[in-house]
Amino acid sequence: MPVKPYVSIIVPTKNEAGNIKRLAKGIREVMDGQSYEMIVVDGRSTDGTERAVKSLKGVTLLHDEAGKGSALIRGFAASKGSILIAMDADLSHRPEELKLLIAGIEAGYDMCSGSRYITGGGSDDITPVRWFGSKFFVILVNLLYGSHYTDMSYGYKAFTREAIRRMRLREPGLGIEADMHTRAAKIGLKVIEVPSFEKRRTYGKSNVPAIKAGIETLRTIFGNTRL
Ligand SMILES: Nc1nc2c(ncn2[C@@H]2O[C@H](COP(=O)(O)OP(=O)(O)O)[C@@H](O)[C@H]2O)c(=O)[nH]1
Ligand SMILES: [Mg+2]
Repeated sequence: MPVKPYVSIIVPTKNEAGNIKRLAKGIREVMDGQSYEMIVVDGRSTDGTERAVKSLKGVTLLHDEAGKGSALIRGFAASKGSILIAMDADLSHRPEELKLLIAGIEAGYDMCSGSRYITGGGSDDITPVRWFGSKFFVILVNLLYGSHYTDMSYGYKAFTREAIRRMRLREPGLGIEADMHTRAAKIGLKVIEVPSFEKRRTYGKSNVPAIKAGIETLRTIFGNTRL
């Protein structure tokens, strides 16, 4: 009988053929000896990402047509672990930090979120527009939801299985991080932030146009006030 994994790492991909094998190797090295699964949810990549994933032993490949949010929601639904982690595929998120995210959940928090804006965190990948947007959105969310986040436009985070169930995430696109943070605040989840350093993407280019991400994030932030 297959053993139930303790940690499920969900990775949404869109054209990440050049990154995904290195990511899987990095995760394997850090998680060696621990019980985990890696689930890749691909959004119609055209660069051979699926082929690359299929060549990886023990990695589950799922498909999603809609967007990053919907890919993550699908991955969470298919996962079997007790701790569920969202992680980007482009090698921006350091596998070493998985330990910090897992530690936050093991210490009793419902959600443990990477932050680029606390001591120890940072970014090589941020542009002035993204920096300004992320600061603006986090202030807005804290004002509207009474939270104390320092970063909420960042996709490296861990949750308990129960937290994901209770959050009932709905955002199919780029508003998914805002959906996570605003719903967590609404239902009173215990959230901790841990520092995270965002590296520059290794291969390929960003799938996230800043304006589109901004509009979808704003829509989610205001839409969820009515929950
Ligand atoms: N399945 C799926 N994954 C996506 C989509 N858009 C982005 N991603 C993935 O989401 C993660 C973050 O996207 P990325 O392009 O690096 O955005 P950036 O870091 O904000 O520039 C990466 O792993 C992407 O491959 C999508 O529409 N569908
Ligand atoms: Mg990226």
